[in-house]
Amino acid sequence: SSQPIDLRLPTPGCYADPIKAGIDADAVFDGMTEHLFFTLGKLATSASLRDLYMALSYAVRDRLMTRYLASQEAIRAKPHKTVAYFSAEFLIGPQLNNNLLNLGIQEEAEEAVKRFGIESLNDILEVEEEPGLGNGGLGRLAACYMESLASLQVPAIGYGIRYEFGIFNQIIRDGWQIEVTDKWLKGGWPWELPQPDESCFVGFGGRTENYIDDQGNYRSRWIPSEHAIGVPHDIPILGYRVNNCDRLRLWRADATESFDFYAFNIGDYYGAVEEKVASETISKVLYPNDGTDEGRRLRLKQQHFFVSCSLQDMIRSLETRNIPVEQFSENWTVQLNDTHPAIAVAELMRLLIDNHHFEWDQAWDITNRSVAYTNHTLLPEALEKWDLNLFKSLLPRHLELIYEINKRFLQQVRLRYPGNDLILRKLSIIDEEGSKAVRMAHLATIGAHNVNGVAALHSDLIKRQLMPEFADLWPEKFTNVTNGVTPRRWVALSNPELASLLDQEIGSNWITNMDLLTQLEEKENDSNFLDVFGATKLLGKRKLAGYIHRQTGILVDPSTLFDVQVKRIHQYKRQHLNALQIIAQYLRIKNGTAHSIAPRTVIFGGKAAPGYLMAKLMIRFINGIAEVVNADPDMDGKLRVVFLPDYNVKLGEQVYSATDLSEQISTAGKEASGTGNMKFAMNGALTIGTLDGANVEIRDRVGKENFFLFGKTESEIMKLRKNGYDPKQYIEKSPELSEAIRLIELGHFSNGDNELFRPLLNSLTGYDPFFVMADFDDYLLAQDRVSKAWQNHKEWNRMALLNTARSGFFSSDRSIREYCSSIWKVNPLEVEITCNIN
Ligand code: T68
Repeated sequence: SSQPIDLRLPTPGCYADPIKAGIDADAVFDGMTEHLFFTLGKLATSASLRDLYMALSYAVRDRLMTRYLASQEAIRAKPHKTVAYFSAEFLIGPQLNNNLLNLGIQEEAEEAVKRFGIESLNDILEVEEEPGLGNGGLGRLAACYMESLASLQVPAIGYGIRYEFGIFNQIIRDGWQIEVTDKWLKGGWPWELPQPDESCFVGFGGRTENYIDDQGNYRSRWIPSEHAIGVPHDIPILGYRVNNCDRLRLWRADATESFDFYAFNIGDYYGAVEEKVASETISKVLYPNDGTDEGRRLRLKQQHFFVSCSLQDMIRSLETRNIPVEQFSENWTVQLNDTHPAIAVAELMRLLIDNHHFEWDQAWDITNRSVAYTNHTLLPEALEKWDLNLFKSLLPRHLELIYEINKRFLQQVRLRYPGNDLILRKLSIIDEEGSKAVRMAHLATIGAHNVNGVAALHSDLIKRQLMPEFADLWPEKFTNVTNGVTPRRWVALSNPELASLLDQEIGSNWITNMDLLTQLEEKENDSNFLDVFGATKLLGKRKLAGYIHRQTGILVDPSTLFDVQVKRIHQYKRQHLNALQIIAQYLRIKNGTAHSIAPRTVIFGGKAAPGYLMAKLMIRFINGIAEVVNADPDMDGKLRVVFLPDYNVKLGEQVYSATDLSEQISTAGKEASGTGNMKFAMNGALTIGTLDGANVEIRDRVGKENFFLFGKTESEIMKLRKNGYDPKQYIEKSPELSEAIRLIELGHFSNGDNELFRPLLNSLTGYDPFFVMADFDDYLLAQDRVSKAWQNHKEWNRMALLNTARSGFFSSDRSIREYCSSIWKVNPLEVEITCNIN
């Protein structure tokens, strides 16, 4: 624990008490009034909801500052190993309510806003625009991990990019996805603190040269042809009811010379700003692509830009604290969130060797001890590779260093496997098959001391399928840390009804110790409690029904089974399997053969990468089905289909608490982990799912009788593929599947247009890369079990309760503890603040 820090506190309050810290409703009200007047230039009498949102945010931000500064001061006072989480994406979601919760002042804020004539704090929370600085699970995981790190009092800094435009906003027009630019900064965003004094220079392009220094040493250096400046923007990440406040440090790219006076003077007005525009493009936009690699120069530029700024920042922080750079790995541990920051291996080597004049072996030792790598995918198309010529033109010095790293590594491999040329080609960082490329996963694996997968099955497949030779070479390097999600956002904030029920029943400690939820198991046969538990779910469903109506005009009945699939739209996630199942149910209702099917509202949400045509067609397909089903009076009270536009963190908060059935139906072996599956289970949804990713562990924990399992296992899928999979055989065997496909072919879901869904049908009936046809019948049977289970509400609620009760393992606090003890070797540092008032 740190020495108590005595800061001169600008805001009154006794900070020795971590909870509330003397912040009452008066303090919040006064803070808001001041910010309305002085910061926003508004009178309380004419303030809009947005003004009040801004004023409250500033007032809350002020009250984070003591903790924020004390946390940085604690590290300055006494060296302590700090986690640097490198990620190209952080999907942090709305900030205001999270900070209110973690400060413990939600009620005080509620009271303060009422004095401005606002009915509910919710009206103000509604206004907040979320920074969509990520695509999906990977970016959201980074955000959950930052929150858990702070709550566990671990010093940490998240390093990434401050994209000016985040993930696009999705609108649905005529059933199609339309992408709209996300201008999240347009109204000003109150949660960031720009720190221009801590800007960093980053080079690109140019050449390398050798030289002899003053001491006669032979050295290399990089002479870049372009530069950009990284300006840090810091976002405070407060832990739950603790003084520790970590930071997210996101870099914005600025031009070095923002204006070329010579060009301007000779009349070249556009040319004068050309370089500025080019530099600033680096942090312009998030690549809206999860899964397949965009593979373009700007993307590599972004990666090097934020990695270089971050490593320079970390070295500088040692220097300002008079810690020798030799002690880098005792003071920092770097986690690479996938390979997007993998250039860190070469960049850290470059900084240590070229700038700080370390010998190779020592630099390598420092790099290897500091860096660890998390893999998030087995999909071959998602493994990053950079064309060698592109890489060389942008990062010539890094390529030289990578060649040297590779040379030394391959020598090690040669000694281990004498005469095995094949293995050398397989393991080399440089891919020599076809046009040459740099394999970033190999660079990360060789440079890191640890490589982890994100669920038990996935980590196992990394060793058995993705990198068997690496695993054979370094068996102890490959580990697993199953993903987790933060219960603060995903239960306390998003499901206040459930949270207060839990508080009542088992006390409020569950929020930092989710294992306590097992106490709920005692209630599994308590009929009254099950009713109350069910009633909290119904509240969530009513709210979501209202939202659905406002957004889409569709009226849904909250008493029906809410069956939800929200995630990026992808063939491997198989939203089309779900869609086909809906058609089968529709046909049963039409034919009068739907005997005991549960009345359902099937809800989809998610974005497709703009260039991923098949995924966009899947959205169109779902909307085509929705249009037919929702317009048919025969379906009334039995079936509704909703596609919720613009799925994001904020919408997720409304969805998880309102779901009965969670769809986790990816082809086995394809979903690395999933994290939505965990949020659903915590909030008492039952899962229908395959043995994929973390579903396996969820089922093990909640009990197989409380999980609707279907589908081929990963090894069965492998066998099918090897033996020549033919989807047609499955279609012929299944009358319901054949009939569904025939209806689509006839244009029943496309106003008679029998060409529209042709590419989708051809894929499914031809090659079917994700085995949709092979799993269809079993999926339908599992859905029948769901329908049957829904008939008995008491029993359903019991199963749902057991899901919540047994989901504690999936808290990101557990994941972070595992990272801390087995990979990072870091300890908490409790931040104490002395009380200088009273
Ligand atoms: C996800 N990956 C996994 N990638 O698909 C999911 N990819 O199973 C897992 O739960 C999650 O990571 C967290 O571990 C992604 O979300 C991307 O978003 C992505 C982004 C850019 C390039 C490639």
